[in-house]
Amino acid sequence: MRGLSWTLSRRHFLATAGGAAVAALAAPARAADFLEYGHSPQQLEAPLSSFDRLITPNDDFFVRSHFRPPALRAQRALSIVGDVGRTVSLTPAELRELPSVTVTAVTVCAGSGRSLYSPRVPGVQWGHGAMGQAEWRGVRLADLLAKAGVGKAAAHVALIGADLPPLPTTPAFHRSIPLNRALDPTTVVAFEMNGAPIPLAHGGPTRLVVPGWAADNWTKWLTEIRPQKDEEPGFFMQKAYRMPDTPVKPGVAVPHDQMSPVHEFPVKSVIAQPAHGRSVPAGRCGVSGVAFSGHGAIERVQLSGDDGKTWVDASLEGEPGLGRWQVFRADVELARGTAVVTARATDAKGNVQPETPSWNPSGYFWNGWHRVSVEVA
Ligand SMILES: Nc1nc2c(c(=O)[nH]1)N[C@H]1C(S)=C(S)[C@@H](COP(=O)(O)O)O[C@H]1N2
Ligand SMILES: [Mo]
Repeated sequence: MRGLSWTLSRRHFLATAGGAAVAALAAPARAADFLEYGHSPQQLEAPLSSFDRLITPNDDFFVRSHFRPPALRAQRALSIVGDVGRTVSLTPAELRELPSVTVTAVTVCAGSGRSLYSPRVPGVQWGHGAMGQAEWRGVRLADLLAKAGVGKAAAHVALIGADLPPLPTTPAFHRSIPLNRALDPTTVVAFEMNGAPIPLAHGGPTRLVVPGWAADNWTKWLTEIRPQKDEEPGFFMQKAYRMPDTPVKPGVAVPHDQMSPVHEFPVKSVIAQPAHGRSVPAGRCGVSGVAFSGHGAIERVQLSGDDGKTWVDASLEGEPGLGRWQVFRADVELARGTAVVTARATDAKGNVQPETPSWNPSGYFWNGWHRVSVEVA
């Protein structure tokens, strides 16, 4: 994992590598000023300035892939196999002929914000930007499973993508979700992202969308959907993407039976404006950002210009809903000197964003207050 731990902004890379020819080799053309944590496979973090709008454009969307993507095959078939009445195989063109739905949902990597944990946790040292919100079009997974007929013994559904590990000894990214979540009407096998065919980096031609759940459950480059009795075996289900059921002390080994797979992401807000380190005039300062929760719609976002001593309520834009973000805006009063602007979201279940979340061994679900320091002149 060492190779993934370096941090270099693309702009910085262009400046230091000194030339468009090198840049063209290093990274595909992208609109956003991404933070690049890895090139092959690609790990791109979106800049905070992109979190002041309801939809993240495809070109500005973060990328997290464990291995290099498979070849782009616009007509790669998807098979439903395993504990089913009959095997079903569908091409993306056939999928498009079925009744489809659209869902707007936040994709957030379980590790987004990992770099904020102390003590440090190994893994990609994401800031807040391993997230985005898109409108996905696709077919309900429940409808596809109904076509195949799920066997009585099935309790989980494995999701397999076309990407392969670099070595035969490296575990493949094989995942499963519980059958009840697979049958949830919001769980979709998507073929469009923001009105366009899903780009290769984001799982095209077909990927799973599981609104409200961490993005490791959102399998890209789908080839196989497999109802089965047990949770999928292997590293990416049994070792990675699990959290202790109750908070633990750093360094204490947690037995497997006291860890559960990461599912619903916690309530969180991230500030887009003002940017950290900016100079602003004293008085009113406009603050904006996004807030979301995997447990329910956002109920309230409060903003503070004095590091949490006093709070004002922000207005919310966009449709409320579980697993989808709304944009918040309000003005806060800033006194001269260094001011800390922060935000705190509450969801419909009454969950309030904590000042500091509890530490966990893989650094998942960091949702503490996002603190932005500005110089007030
Ligand atoms: N097949 C496959 N699906 C995958 C992954 C992967 O490596 N392979 N990465 C997962 C993880 S950990 C995340 S955070 C999301 C990232 O989605 P994005 O690259 O479209 O932003 O894809 C998920 N789906
Ligand atoms: Mo992730």
